[in-house]
Formats: sequence, C-alpha cells, structure tokens
Amino acid sequence: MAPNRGKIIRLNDDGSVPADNPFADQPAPANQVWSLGHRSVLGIAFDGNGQLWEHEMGPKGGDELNRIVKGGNYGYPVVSNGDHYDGRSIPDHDTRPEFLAPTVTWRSVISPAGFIIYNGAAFAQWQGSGFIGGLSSKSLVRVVFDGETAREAERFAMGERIREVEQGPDGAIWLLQDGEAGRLLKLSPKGKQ
Ligand SMILES: [Ca+2]
Repeated sequence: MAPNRGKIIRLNDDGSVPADNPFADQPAPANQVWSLGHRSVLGIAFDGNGQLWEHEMGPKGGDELNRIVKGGNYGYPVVSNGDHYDGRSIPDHDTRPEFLAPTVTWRSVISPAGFIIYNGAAFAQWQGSGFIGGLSSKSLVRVVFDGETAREAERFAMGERIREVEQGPDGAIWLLQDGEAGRLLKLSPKGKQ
C-alpha cells in the first residue's frame, strides 16, 4: 500500500495503532489506514450517531461528501465524478461499483474547506446539520443528514472565500475568511452577541 497520501488514518491518542484497524496486520503505515482512495480531505466530523463524514476537494466538478466506513476505498484516482483540470476525463463512480461512491457530489464545485456537524443550542433549528465552508463558492453550505444519506439543504452567500468553520462553546458559529485580509466572523442568532 502506498504511503499515507489519500488516506484517512486512525490512531490512539498516544500514537499507537488500534488493534481493530482494518489493515492492522500489515506493516506501517498501512496499519494506520482507516479508509483510502481520497483526493484532498479538507473536513472531517462525526455526527450525533457516531457516524464519520468527510468532504474533499475533488478534481474539476467533483467535490465530495463521503460517509466513511472502516476499510472503505473511495476510488480516487481510478474514479471520480469530476475530471482532471487539464481536461483528461476520469471515469465516473457508477462505472466501478467496487469503490464507494460519494453521498453528495458537487459538479458545480463549492471548493469545501472546514466542517462542523452542529450540536449547539444557539441555533436549535440547525442541530445535526453540517456546515461546510466554501472557497470558490464564497459560501457557507448547510448539509442535512438522514441516516446513511445527506444532501445540501441551503447555501448562504458570504461574499468571500471561507476557509474554516468552527462551533464556539456558546453555540455561535465562527467562520474564517481566506487570505491575508481575511476576517474572523462570529455568527449568532439575531438579537444576541
Ligand atoms: Ca469523471
């Protein structure tokens, strides 16, 4: 197995390899791998059910939100619903069902960066929603989950490239704009600081 590029790895807090990793019986670094076939992971979060989700910057027209399962191969660079930026095509996921397909594909890309699955009290109506920053889309994307599926629910135009999303202890949502002049924004319910 290739080195850790394109992989999600799973380690104990002390850096050791958990015995129940999917490739635990293989030499390092394969024994660290939890899932593979990723292109460029830019956000990872657990939902309220303990299900792990990640999003990744795809090639042209292929940003992905994936439901992560133990030992799963998500197919890059063999398959992608996007294509290379230089114009070369990449076979789509439906041509190779042995690879796990994305739960959501953005063919008009958002360029995802930063990811939370919200569990705060300040925006009670958004508990359980995912929030993904958008670079090229200059947006904040809200995703809703339903068991093993997910979909984009709404998109907030922010006017600037959004690099990072975090949830504060009071339930506020913090956004970091991209670039040297980027601002740190705090989103709170109307009428509250
Ligand atoms: Ca393709």
